Amino acid sequence: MKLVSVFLLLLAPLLASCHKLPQPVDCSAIYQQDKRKPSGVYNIYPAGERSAVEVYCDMTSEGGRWTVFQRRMDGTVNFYRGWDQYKKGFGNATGEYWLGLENIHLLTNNKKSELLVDMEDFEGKKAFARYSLFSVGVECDFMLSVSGFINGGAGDSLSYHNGMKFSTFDRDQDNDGGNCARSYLGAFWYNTCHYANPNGVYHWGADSTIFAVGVNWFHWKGHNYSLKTISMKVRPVL
Ligand SMILES: [Ca+2]
Repeated sequence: MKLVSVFLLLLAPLLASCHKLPQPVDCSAIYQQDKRKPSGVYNIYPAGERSAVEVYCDMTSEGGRWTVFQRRMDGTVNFYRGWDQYKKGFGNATGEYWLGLENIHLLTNNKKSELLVDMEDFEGKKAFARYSLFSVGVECDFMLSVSGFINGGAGDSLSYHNGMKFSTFDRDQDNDGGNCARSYLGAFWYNTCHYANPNGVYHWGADSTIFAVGVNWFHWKGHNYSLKTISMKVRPVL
């Protein structure tokens, strides 16, 4: 009898592990596990087991399930950073952060995904732009594919960036003769150069003395207005 109970005791962790929930690859998987989960910070595993990354999950906007990969809200994090930082990610999931191009690629690789860009100005007005198809390619291009614009009042400032490679101040892959990241103090899928600069300099609202260096979404507020908040989020199409 004693031997049997010792045996069962040894077996217990194995039995328990069989009932462990699979590690969620994104916020959509977290939502599927429990639809009552609120918006907030969670661990996801986009590169498989033991690859935990903290992200903010938006469980309410436009049906929820969104994994936030970019967020500006108060200017506390410096977004003028080089290639390695944009590749790996930086900031804090409780506040401002960039999830990293490698992770964004993993989230959208071989999985039909859509994009939501939520934004707010300093007068309390809100708008969004949604795209029914969104993906980021492999290094070193990390090429942006975005299409299927749905207007939430913000206008389409991203289609112009479709097919562009990602550029930082220390890796110029834009279509411009100059260096867009240096000229507009951000990092993005610059063309020649931008209608959207979500990783630009955080400044408060309108300032006509500094052209297009702010957190801009041109088709809503123009090149001289830096937004109060912007967040870019992705989810798989079910
Ligand atoms: Ca260039």
